[in-house]
Amino acid sequence: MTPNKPETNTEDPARIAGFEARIAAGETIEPKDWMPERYRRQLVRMMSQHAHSEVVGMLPEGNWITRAPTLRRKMSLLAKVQDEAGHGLYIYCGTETLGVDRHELIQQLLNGTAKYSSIFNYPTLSWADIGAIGWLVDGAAIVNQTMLAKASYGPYARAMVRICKEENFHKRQGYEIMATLSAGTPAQKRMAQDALDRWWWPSLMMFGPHDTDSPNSDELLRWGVKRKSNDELRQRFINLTVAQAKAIDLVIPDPQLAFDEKTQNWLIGPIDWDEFWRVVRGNGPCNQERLAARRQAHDDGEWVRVAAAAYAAKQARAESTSEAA
Ligand code: BYC
Repeated sequence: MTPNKPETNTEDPARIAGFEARIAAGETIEPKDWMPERYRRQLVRMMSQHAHSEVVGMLPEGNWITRAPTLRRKMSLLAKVQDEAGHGLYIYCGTETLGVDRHELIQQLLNGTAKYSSIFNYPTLSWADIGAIGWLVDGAAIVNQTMLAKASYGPYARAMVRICKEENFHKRQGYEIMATLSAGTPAQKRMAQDALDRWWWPSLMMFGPHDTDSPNSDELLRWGVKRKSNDELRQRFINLTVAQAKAIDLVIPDPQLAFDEKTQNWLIGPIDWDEFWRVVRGNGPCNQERLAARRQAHDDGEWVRVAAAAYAAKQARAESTSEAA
Protein backbone atom coordinates (compact mmCIF):
# COMPACT_ATOMS: atom_id res chain seq x y z
CA MET A 1 0.00 0.00 0.00
CA THR A 2 1.50 3.32 -1.01
CA PRO A 3 -1.31 5.80 -0.31
CA ASN A 4 0.82 8.90 -0.17
CA LYS A 5 3.27 8.43 -2.97
CA PRO A 6 2.99 11.57 -5.13
CA GLU A 7 1.11 11.23 -8.39
CA THR A 8 3.75 13.28 -10.16
CA ASN A 9 6.99 14.93 -9.16
CA THR A 10 5.63 18.43 -9.60
CA GLU A 11 3.22 19.31 -6.88
CA ASP A 12 0.48 21.80 -7.46
CA PRO A 13 1.19 25.01 -5.44
CA ALA A 14 -2.56 25.38 -4.80
CA ARG A 15 -2.63 21.94 -3.23
CA ILE A 16 0.38 22.76 -1.06
CA ALA A 17 -1.31 26.01 0.01
CA GLY A 18 -4.46 24.06 0.89
CA PHE A 19 -2.40 21.58 2.89
CA GLU A 20 -0.62 24.35 4.78
CA ALA A 21 -3.95 26.05 5.47
CA ARG A 22 -5.18 22.83 7.10
CA ILE A 23 -2.07 22.71 9.28
CA ALA A 24 -2.49 26.38 10.19
CA ALA A 25 -6.09 25.67 11.17
CA GLY A 26 -4.84 22.95 13.55
CA GLU A 27 -6.27 20.05 11.54
CA THR A 28 -4.67 16.64 11.77
CA ILE A 29 -3.29 15.05 8.60
CA GLU A 30 -4.35 11.43 8.18
CA PRO A 31 -2.81 8.67 6.00
CA LYS A 32 -5.32 8.99 3.15
CA ASP A 33 -5.08 12.79 2.99
CA TRP A 34 -2.98 14.43 0.32
CA MET A 35 0.38 15.63 1.61
CA PRO A 36 3.48 17.10 -0.03
CA GLU A 37 6.11 14.48 -0.80
CA ARG A 38 8.60 16.43 1.30
CA TYR A 39 6.29 16.23 4.35
CA ARG A 40 5.94 12.48 3.85
CA ARG A 41 9.70 12.05 3.60
CA GLN A 42 10.43 14.17 6.64
CA LEU A 43 7.99 12.08 8.65
CA VAL A 44 9.48 8.80 7.44
CA ARG A 45 12.96 10.10 8.33
CA MET A 46 12.00 11.24 11.78
CA MET A 47 9.64 8.40 12.68
CA SER A 48 11.99 5.68 11.47
CA GLN A 49 14.87 7.18 13.49
CA HIS A 50 12.53 7.28 16.45
CA ALA A 51 11.44 3.63 16.01
CA HIS A 52 15.08 2.53 15.65
CA SER A 53 15.94 4.45 18.84
CA GLU A 54 13.30 2.59 20.79
CA VAL A 55 14.59 -0.76 19.58
CA VAL A 56 18.31 -0.02 20.00
CA GLY A 57 17.45 1.64 23.32
CA MET A 58 16.55 -1.76 24.74
CA LEU A 59 20.19 -2.86 24.60
CA PRO A 60 21.89 -0.70 27.28
CA GLU A 61 19.15 -1.54 29.78
CA GLY A 62 18.77 -5.16 28.72
CA ASN A 63 22.40 -5.47 29.78
CA TRP A 64 21.27 -5.21 33.44
CA ILE A 65 18.19 -7.49 33.48
CA THR A 66 20.13 -10.46 34.81
CA ARG A 67 21.97 -8.30 37.35
CA ALA A 68 19.12 -6.22 38.82
CA PRO A 69 19.63 -6.10 42.60
CA THR A 70 16.17 -7.37 43.63
CA LEU A 71 13.25 -9.27 42.09
CA ARG A 72 11.13 -6.11 42.17
CA ARG A 73 13.80 -4.15 40.29
CA LYS A 74 14.17 -6.98 37.78
CA MET A 75 10.42 -7.09 37.10
CA SER A 76 10.24 -3.32 36.57
CA LEU A 77 13.23 -3.36 34.26
CA LEU A 78 11.89 -6.29 32.25
CA ALA A 79 8.57 -4.48 31.84
CA LYS A 80 10.34 -1.29 30.79
CA VAL A 81 12.50 -2.98 28.17
CA GLN A 82 9.43 -4.77 26.83
CA ASP A 83 7.58 -1.43 26.64
CA GLU A 84 10.40 0.00 24.51
CA ALA A 85 9.97 -2.86 22.02
CA GLY A 86 6.26 -2.03 21.87
CA HIS A 87 7.06 1.64 21.22
CA GLY A 88 9.28 0.65 18.32
CA LEU A 89 6.46 -1.46 16.88
CA TYR A 90 3.82 1.30 17.14
CA ILE A 91 6.12 3.73 15.37
CA TYR A 92 7.14 1.28 12.64
CA CYS A 93 3.38 0.74 12.08
CA GLY A 94 3.05 4.52 11.84
CA THR A 95 5.70 4.66 9.10
CA GLU A 96 3.77 2.01 7.15
CA THR A 97 0.82 4.43 6.91
CA LEU A 98 3.24 6.61 4.91
CA GLY A 99 3.81 3.91 2.33
CA VAL A 100 7.14 2.46 3.47
CA ASP A 101 7.71 -1.11 4.46
CA ARG A 102 9.21 -1.59 7.91
CA HIS A 103 11.55 -4.27 6.56
CA GLU A 104 13.14 -1.64 4.34
CA LEU A 105 13.69 0.61 7.37
CA ILE A 106 15.05 -2.20 9.52
CA GLN A 107 17.44 -3.09 6.71
CA GLN A 108 18.73 0.51 6.78
CA LEU A 109 19.32 0.18 10.52
CA LEU A 110 21.16 -3.10 10.11
CA ASN A 111 23.34 -1.91 7.25
CA GLY A 112 24.33 1.17 9.24
CA THR A 113 22.75 3.80 6.96
CA ALA A 114 19.95 4.80 9.36
CA LYS A 115 20.30 7.09 12.36
CA TYR A 116 19.06 6.42 15.88
CA SER A 117 19.41 8.49 19.02
CA SER A 118 23.00 9.23 20.01
CA ILE A 119 22.22 8.46 23.66
CA PHE A 120 22.12 4.70 23.15
CA ASN A 121 25.77 4.56 22.14
CA TYR A 122 26.97 5.02 25.71
CA PRO A 123 27.69 2.06 28.02
CA THR A 124 25.77 1.11 31.16
CA LEU A 125 28.61 0.54 33.60
CA SER A 126 26.77 0.28 36.92
CA TRP A 127 23.28 -0.36 38.29
CA ALA A 128 22.93 3.38 38.85
CA ASP A 129 23.08 3.84 35.07
CA ILE A 130 19.69 2.13 34.89
CA GLY A 131 18.38 4.76 37.28
CA ALA A 132 20.01 7.55 35.27
CA ILE A 133 18.53 6.27 32.00
CA GLY A 134 15.01 6.12 33.40
CA TRP A 135 15.28 9.52 35.05
CA LEU A 136 17.21 11.44 32.38
CA VAL A 137 16.75 9.60 29.08
CA ASP A 138 13.07 8.81 29.54
CA GLY A 139 12.67 12.23 31.19
CA ALA A 140 14.12 13.90 28.08
CA ALA A 141 11.98 11.68 25.87
CA ILE A 142 8.83 12.76 27.72
CA VAL A 143 9.63 16.45 27.22
CA ASN A 144 10.24 15.85 23.52
CA GLN A 145 7.34 13.45 22.95
CA THR A 146 4.70 15.38 24.85
CA MET A 147 5.13 17.95 22.11
CA LEU A 148 5.13 15.30 19.40
CA ALA A 149 1.76 14.11 20.75
CA LYS A 150 0.49 17.37 19.22
CA ALA A 151 2.21 16.73 15.89
CA SER A 152 0.20 17.38 12.74
CA TYR A 153 0.40 13.76 11.51
CA GLY A 154 -2.35 11.78 13.24
CA PRO A 155 -0.78 8.29 13.49
CA TYR A 156 2.48 9.66 14.93
CA ALA A 157 0.70 11.97 17.39
CA ARG A 158 -1.58 9.19 18.63
CA ALA A 159 1.33 6.77 19.11
CA MET A 160 2.98 9.42 21.28
CA VAL A 161 0.02 9.64 23.66
CA ARG A 162 0.37 6.05 24.77
CA ILE A 163 4.14 6.10 24.65
CA CYS A 164 4.30 9.15 26.93
CA LYS A 165 2.10 7.41 29.51
CA GLU A 166 4.52 4.49 29.60
CA GLU A 167 7.57 6.77 29.64
CA ASN A 168 6.17 8.42 32.75
CA PHE A 169 6.30 5.10 34.54
CA HIS A 170 9.84 4.57 33.24
CA LYS A 171 10.96 7.93 34.47
CA ARG A 172 9.54 7.34 37.93
CA GLN A 173 11.20 3.96 38.30
CA GLY A 174 14.54 5.50 37.24
CA TYR A 175 14.23 8.46 39.58
CA GLU A 176 13.30 6.14 42.43
CA ILE A 177 16.44 4.07 41.82
CA MET A 178 18.53 7.26 41.91
CA ALA A 179 16.78 8.55 45.05
CA THR A 180 17.31 5.21 46.83
CA LEU A 181 21.00 5.06 45.90
CA SER A 182 21.56 8.69 46.80
CA ALA A 183 20.07 8.09 50.26
CA GLY A 184 22.06 4.85 50.69
CA THR A 185 25.64 4.12 51.71
CA PRO A 186 28.44 6.53 50.66
CA ALA A 187 29.44 4.03 47.94
CA GLN A 188 25.87 3.91 46.61
CA LYS A 189 25.66 7.68 46.60
CA ARG A 190 28.95 7.90 44.69
CA MET A 191 27.57 5.41 42.19
CA ALA A 192 24.47 7.57 41.63
CA GLN A 193 26.55 10.75 41.24
CA ASP A 194 28.92 9.03 38.83
CA ALA A 195 25.97 7.92 36.68
CA LEU A 196 24.58 11.47 36.64
CA ASP A 197 28.04 12.78 35.71
CA ARG A 198 28.22 10.45 32.71
CA TRP A 199 24.62 10.71 31.47
CA TRP A 200 23.90 14.42 31.94
CA TRP A 201 25.59 15.83 28.85
CA PRO A 202 24.59 13.01 26.48
CA SER A 203 20.97 13.49 27.66
CA LEU A 204 21.10 17.14 26.69
CA MET A 205 22.39 16.10 23.26
CA MET A 206 19.27 13.98 22.71
CA PHE A 207 17.39 17.17 21.79
CA GLY A 208 19.60 17.61 18.73
CA PRO A 209 21.89 20.46 17.65
CA HIS A 210 21.25 24.10 18.53
CA ASP A 211 18.42 25.64 16.53
CA THR A 212 20.92 27.60 14.44
CA ASP A 213 22.53 24.29 13.36
CA SER A 214 19.33 22.30 12.87
CA PRO A 215 18.62 22.03 9.13
CA ASN A 216 15.26 20.27 9.54
CA SER A 217 13.65 22.42 12.21
CA ASP A 218 12.23 25.27 10.11
CA GLU A 219 10.30 22.94 7.85
CA LEU A 220 9.13 20.66 10.67
CA LEU A 221 7.95 23.64 12.74
CA ARG A 222 6.17 25.16 9.75
CA TRP A 223 4.36 21.88 9.11
CA GLY A 224 3.50 21.38 12.76
CA VAL A 225 5.46 18.15 13.14
CA LYS A 226 7.62 19.82 15.76
CA ARG A 227 5.79 22.25 18.04
CA LYS A 228 8.87 23.56 19.85
CA SER A 229 12.46 23.89 18.74
CA ASN A 230 15.40 21.73 19.91
CA ASP A 231 16.72 24.48 22.21
CA GLU A 232 13.30 25.27 23.71
CA LEU A 233 12.75 21.62 24.65
CA ARG A 234 16.30 21.22 25.96
CA GLN A 235 15.78 24.28 28.18
CA ARG A 236 12.52 22.91 29.50
CA PHE A 237 14.23 19.62 30.38
CA ILE A 238 17.09 21.42 32.14
CA ASN A 239 14.71 23.56 34.19
CA LEU A 240 12.75 20.50 35.32
CA THR A 241 15.76 18.33 36.03
CA VAL A 242 17.91 20.74 38.05
CA ALA A 243 15.23 20.86 40.74
CA GLN A 244 14.87 17.06 40.68
CA ALA A 245 18.64 16.59 41.18
CA LYS A 246 18.61 18.96 44.15
CA ALA A 247 15.68 17.09 45.69
CA ILE A 248 17.74 13.89 45.84
CA ASP A 249 20.96 15.67 46.80
CA LEU A 250 22.85 15.06 43.55
CA VAL A 251 24.95 17.67 41.77
CA ILE A 252 24.52 18.53 38.09
CA PRO A 253 28.03 18.17 36.62
CA ASP A 254 28.28 21.67 35.20
CA PRO A 255 30.33 24.35 37.02
CA GLN A 256 28.71 27.02 34.84
CA LEU A 257 25.14 26.11 35.78
CA ALA A 258 23.45 29.32 36.93
CA PHE A 259 19.89 30.55 37.38
CA ASP A 260 18.96 33.52 35.25
CA GLU A 261 16.40 35.63 37.13
CA LYS A 262 15.41 37.53 34.01
CA THR A 263 14.37 34.52 31.94
CA GLN A 264 13.74 32.20 34.91
CA ASN A 265 15.91 29.61 33.15
CA TRP A 266 18.85 27.54 34.34
CA LEU A 267 21.74 28.40 32.02
CA ILE A 268 24.33 25.73 31.24
CA GLY A 269 27.95 25.63 30.04
CA PRO A 270 28.81 24.69 26.46
CA ILE A 271 27.72 21.32 25.06
CA ASP A 272 30.51 19.32 23.40
CA TRP A 273 29.10 19.20 19.88
CA ASP A 274 32.23 17.48 18.54
CA GLU A 275 31.39 14.55 20.77
CA PHE A 276 27.76 14.66 19.61
CA TRP A 277 28.66 14.48 15.91
CA ARG A 278 31.28 11.82 16.55
CA VAL A 279 28.60 9.63 18.13
CA VAL A 280 25.96 10.44 15.47
CA ARG A 281 28.45 9.54 12.71
CA GLY A 282 29.03 6.10 14.19
CA ASN A 283 32.13 6.63 16.32
CA GLY A 284 30.71 6.72 19.84
CA PRO A 285 31.76 4.34 22.61
CA CYS A 286 29.23 1.61 21.71
CA ASN A 287 28.00 2.23 18.13
CA GLN A 288 29.63 -0.90 16.76
CA GLU A 289 28.54 -3.05 19.68
CA ARG A 290 24.91 -1.87 19.35
CA LEU A 291 24.71 -2.62 15.64
CA ALA A 292 26.40 -5.98 16.08
CA ALA A 293 23.84 -6.90 18.76
CA ARG A 294 20.92 -5.83 16.52
CA ARG A 295 22.31 -7.84 13.60
CA GLN A 296 22.76 -10.89 15.80
CA ALA A 297 19.19 -10.54 17.14
CA HIS A 298 17.87 -10.21 13.58
CA ASP A 299 19.73 -13.35 12.46
CA ASP A 300 18.61 -15.26 15.55
CA GLY A 301 15.00 -14.32 14.78
CA GLU A 302 15.10 -15.66 11.23
CA TRP A 303 13.36 -18.93 12.19
CA VAL A 304 10.49 -16.96 13.77
CA ARG A 305 9.96 -14.95 10.58
CA VAL A 306 10.06 -18.12 8.47
CA ALA A 307 7.59 -19.87 10.81
CA ALA A 308 5.24 -16.85 10.85
CA ALA A 309 5.27 -16.64 7.04
CA ALA A 310 4.59 -20.39 6.76
CA TYR A 311 1.71 -20.09 9.23
CA ALA A 312 0.22 -17.12 7.35
CA ALA A 313 0.45 -19.06 4.06
CA LYS A 314 -1.25 -22.05 5.69
CA GLN A 315 -4.06 -19.84 7.02
CA ALA A 316 -4.52 -18.25 3.59
CA ARG A 317 -4.73 -21.70 1.95
CA ALA A 318 -7.28 -22.83 4.54
CA GLU A 319 -9.38 -19.70 3.94
CA SER A 320 -9.34 -20.09 0.16
CA THR A 321 -10.30 -23.80 0.49
CA SER A 322 -13.25 -22.99 2.78
CA GLU A 323 -14.38 -20.17 0.44
CA ALA A 324 -14.28 -22.55 -2.53
CA ALA A 325 -16.30 -25.20 -0.65
N1 BYC B 1 20.92 11.45 17.85
O1 BYC B 1 17.89 19.09 11.95
P1 BYC B 1 17.94 18.35 13.23
C1 BYC B 1 13.53 6.60 24.10
C2 BYC B 1 20.35 14.26 13.62
S1 BYC B 1 13.83 6.67 22.40
C3 BYC B 1 21.16 11.11 16.58
O2 BYC B 1 17.73 19.12 14.48
P2 BYC B 1 15.39 17.06 13.57
C4 BYC B 1 13.95 5.43 24.84
C5 BYC B 1 19.04 14.46 12.88
O3 BYC B 1 18.38 13.24 12.68
C6 BYC B 1 13.37 8.32 22.01
N2 BYC B 1 20.94 11.96 15.53
O4 BYC B 1 16.93 17.11 13.16
C7 BYC B 1 14.09 4.21 24.23
C8 BYC B 1 19.51 15.13 11.60
O5 BYC B 1 20.07 14.16 10.73
P3 BYC B 1 19.38 13.74 9.30
C9 BYC B 1 14.06 8.85 20.82
C10 BYC B 1 20.45 13.16 15.82
O6 BYC B 1 14.82 15.80 13.07
C11 BYC B 1 14.57 3.14 24.96
C12 BYC B 1 20.68 15.97 12.08
O7 BYC B 1 21.11 15.42 13.31
N3 BYC B 1 13.36 10.05 20.49
O8 BYC B 1 13.00 7.52 24.60
O9 BYC B 1 14.75 18.36 13.20
C13 BYC B 1 14.92 3.27 26.29
C14 BYC B 1 20.30 17.43 12.29
O10 BYC B 1 19.34 17.57 13.36
C15 BYC B 1 20.14 13.57 17.14
C16 BYC B 1 13.15 10.48 19.23
O11 BYC B 1 13.60 9.87 18.31
C17 BYC B 1 20.41 12.66 18.17
N4 BYC B 1 20.19 12.95 19.45
O12 BYC B 1 15.42 17.03 15.18
C18 BYC B 1 14.76 4.49 26.90
C19 BYC B 1 12.31 11.71 19.08
N5 BYC B 1 19.66 14.84 17.11
O13 BYC B 1 18.19 12.88 9.62
C20 BYC B 1 14.26 5.58 26.21
C21 BYC B 1 11.87 12.01 17.68
C22 BYC B 1 19.66 15.21 15.83
O14 BYC B 1 18.95 15.04 8.63
N6 BYC B 1 12.80 12.82 16.96
N7 BYC B 1 20.14 14.21 15.06
O15 BYC B 1 20.45 12.99 8.59
C23 BYC B 1 12.92 14.18 17.15
O16 BYC B 1 12.25 14.78 17.97
C24 BYC B 1 13.84 14.91 16.23
O17 BYC B 1 14.13 14.10 15.12
C25 BYC B 1 15.16 15.36 16.93
C26 BYC B 1 16.10 15.97 15.86
C27 BYC B 1 14.88 16.40 17.98
C28 BYC B 1 15.91 14.16 17.54
